[in-house]
Amino acid sequence: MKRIPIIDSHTGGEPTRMVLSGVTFDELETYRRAILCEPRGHEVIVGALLVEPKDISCAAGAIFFNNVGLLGMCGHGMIGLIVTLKHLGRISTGEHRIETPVGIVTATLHDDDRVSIRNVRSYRKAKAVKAGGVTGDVAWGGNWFFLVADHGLELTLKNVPLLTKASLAMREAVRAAGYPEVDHVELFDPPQDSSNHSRNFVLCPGAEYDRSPCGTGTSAKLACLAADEKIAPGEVWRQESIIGSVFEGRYESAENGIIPTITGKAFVTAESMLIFDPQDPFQFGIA
Ligand code: PYC
Repeated sequence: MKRIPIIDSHTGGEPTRMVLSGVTFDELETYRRAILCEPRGHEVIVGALLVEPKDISCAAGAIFFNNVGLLGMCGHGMIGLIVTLKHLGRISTGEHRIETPVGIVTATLHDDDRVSIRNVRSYRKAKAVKAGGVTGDVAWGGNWFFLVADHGLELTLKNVPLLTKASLAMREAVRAAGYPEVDHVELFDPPQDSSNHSRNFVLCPGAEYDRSPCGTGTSAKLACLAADEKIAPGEVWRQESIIGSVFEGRYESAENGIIPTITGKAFVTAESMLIFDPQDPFQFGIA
């Protein structure tokens, strides 16, 4: 029987399942949903596969994946991966360069177990795009986002089904308006906790919502704030998620955009062995 060892963590409530061995990148598509989704997991989990980096200055390469495919980068996932590597005794505090499909990210593990991710260059591609009855910005933060403030919806947990439906419609509309690359939608509201700057709801590619404030989404938000000169380099932006978890963001200026740094905390929740029994009709998951 095939066995795949995994470690689960969550970052601000959003789960990450790190695959330790047993699957190569070429095999990932065969095992992707089996690793993440029912009957072994659920649609919300983001996977992280460790691979050999092409750039030898990096400690590791990471491929993030979800219920519908691969992700460019994943902020909460990178924080979870670093905390998991520390849990395994493979890294200690300090800086670690990790290669992702969209560029190299420098992760700093702090003494208090917080992790800061110096992300890939982030930028706003288009300002004030009108689509599906709302106006928003299209921005890159390691994934593509449509960022909307004028949605007229209340960002509360009880509203998640409505927020999901509305965000899916906005995603269709912004794609039809000439931005087919957008796969995440990020809605904003004032924060519930006044020590934060903003609250968000983030729709992920597979129609699930991010429980964390979304590291790449917060990077895209910082790129828009910087482009509008609403926040200065180094200034802290506290982004609150739909469940109230918080990431701190700040940025450095860069040519054609910014370099964001996102700080958060993750916790290891399980060490397990996935078992693939050839007799099991659902060994590869439920289609
Ligand atoms: O934290 O960047 C992130 C992320 C992307 C999708 C889910 N989380």
